[in-house]
Amino acid sequence: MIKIAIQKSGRLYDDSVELLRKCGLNIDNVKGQLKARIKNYDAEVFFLRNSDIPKYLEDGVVDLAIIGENVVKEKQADVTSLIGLGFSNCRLSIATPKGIEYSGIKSLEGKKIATSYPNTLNMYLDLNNVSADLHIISGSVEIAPNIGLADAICDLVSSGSTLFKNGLVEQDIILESEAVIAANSRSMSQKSEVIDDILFRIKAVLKAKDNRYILFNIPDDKIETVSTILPVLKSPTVLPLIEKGWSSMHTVINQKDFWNVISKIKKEGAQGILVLPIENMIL
Ligand code: PRT
Repeated sequence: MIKIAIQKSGRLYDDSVELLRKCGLNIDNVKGQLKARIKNYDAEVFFLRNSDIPKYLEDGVVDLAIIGENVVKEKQADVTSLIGLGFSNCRLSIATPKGIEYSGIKSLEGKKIATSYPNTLNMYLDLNNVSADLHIISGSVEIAPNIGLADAICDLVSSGSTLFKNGLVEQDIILESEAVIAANSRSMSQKSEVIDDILFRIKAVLKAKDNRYILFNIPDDKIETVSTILPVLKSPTVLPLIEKGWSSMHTVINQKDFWNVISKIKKEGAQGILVLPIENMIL
């Protein structure tokens, strides 16, 4: 059996449950439970605090975990991040009060910095030969400069609105982070087959999320031109319509190219363009 940890509540919870469900691991009635047996897969899901997960993973209590990469780095756990999952994106940044002169991390030599990420911050300071006085606090780091506790902070930022509300300016980004699926080395060698299967499913779900299935009608004499516009997986499928001189083209495109492609094929005479989400993409 494979044991998978996810955050029990918080920013990672909803996306983690959704991802596992899309991978075909049906988690039922999870709220409030500490662990749940997956009925349609030989797996158990553990609901843990994000900050505790690296230790459970390192100790082999669980084999896999969905966790913020920032926490993996901060806890310096002996675990491997396998795939970035594209949610809970944030950055660990240095911020200083508005109006304070800042010309790089050396400006913080001898200053007080409040943070919940002492290990990551210390590594960054060491790398830059800066010696500072760290105040380790576990929450509401952003208010530290306002109450005279610190000259600067080092905390997670996503939209930047918390910094703004507290009169702080983001200076150096010291780490970019997203949710990852991580494993310990023992499980990777002892349960490689099942871990590979789960990674295969996750990759298919992530790939599908980035792509759209499009189909449209096109005059036959435009098929070649339109084929050169489509950034397709292989080549598009072309099916004849009952109406003479017209065909239906089907293909998959990355959503980043989406509007560009649609505008171009419309100009070439594409009609009845349908765009569909993709559940999974097995390549
Ligand atoms: O309690 P537990 O140990 O389970 O978890 P936690 O306290 O780490 O939980 P949670 O749910 O707050 O965060 C879980 C993970 O989400 C983090 O470890 C990050 O990987 C990720 N994440 C993404 C964030 C943010 N974005 C984020 N903005 N974690 C925290 N924040 C906080 C930040 O600390 C700051 O206070 O949000 C505030 C800033 O947000 P903006 O949008 O105003 O910039």
